[in-house]
Amino acid sequence: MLPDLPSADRTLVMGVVNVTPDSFSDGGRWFGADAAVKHGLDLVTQGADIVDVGGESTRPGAQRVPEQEELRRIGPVVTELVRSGVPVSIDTMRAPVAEFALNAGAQLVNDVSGGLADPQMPRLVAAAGVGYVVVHSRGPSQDMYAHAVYADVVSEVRDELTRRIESVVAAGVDPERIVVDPGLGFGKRQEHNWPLLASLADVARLGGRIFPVLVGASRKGFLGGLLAGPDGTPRPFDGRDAATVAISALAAAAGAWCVRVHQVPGNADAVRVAAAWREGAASRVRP
Ligand code: PMM
Repeated sequence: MLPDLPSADRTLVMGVVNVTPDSFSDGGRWFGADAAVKHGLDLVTQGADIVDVGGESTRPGAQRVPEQEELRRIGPVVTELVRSGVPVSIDTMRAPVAEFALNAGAQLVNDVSGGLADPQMPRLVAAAGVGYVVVHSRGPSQDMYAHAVYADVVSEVRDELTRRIESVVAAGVDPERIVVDPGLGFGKRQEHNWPLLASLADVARLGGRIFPVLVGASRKGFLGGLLAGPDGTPRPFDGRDAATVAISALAAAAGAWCVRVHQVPGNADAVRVAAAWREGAASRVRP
């Protein structure tokens, strides 16, 4: 599975480096290239298996940044992390940005539009022969909640992801290199995310194949809502890490391939606990 990427008999941990001034969860903290590189290296020291570098915020309402600016942000960070031996994933919806990162040695393309934003992306990924994270979304961040209407969120997300997969495979992407992601928070209201999390095995099983699943719940708004104070004020993003760890443990126990997180240490522990738990279950002698 995904031959160029680290493999482990547990769920992998993807640490996030947002080289942006405005990401909802950590915007501005790693905006300078040096700070971003150091942060990526720290995440690896803390137990990240992969570092996901992004130069464009996808928070609800975010405007697109120009391509040149996105390249300026991610360029030195991807280059330097690869040079240091870090497995890098590029979080972008633009083929030219992905191309730069792949030429610099990135090993995975993480496209939160699932190939919808840039029709060149699937062809580029196909030609490069790298892994491709196909994320479910219903359109750009500017108006993502306009489309957040579902009668049966799990079936609709599965159907729409299946169509995205058919489309990228038709463009040449090797199905063996596809990772699927339910796109938590992308065109989904709080109540839509929980059934998806509770159905990861179904999300993995699309069109007769079983795909590795990536879960990106870290610090998202639905956790802020879940943990709201008595007056209904959402828990601020930096108070959502323990809930993120809980999701990582449950997602790993449910067989997720990877969790994408901002704070690595607790999540690195959680996936190990889940692996030991699964092993314990497998090794149990039944009377
Ligand atoms: N979420 C964000 C950005 N990139 N990539 C994948 N594959 N899945 C996600 O859920 C996802 C993503 C938004 O969160 P951030 O702005 O804190 O990075």
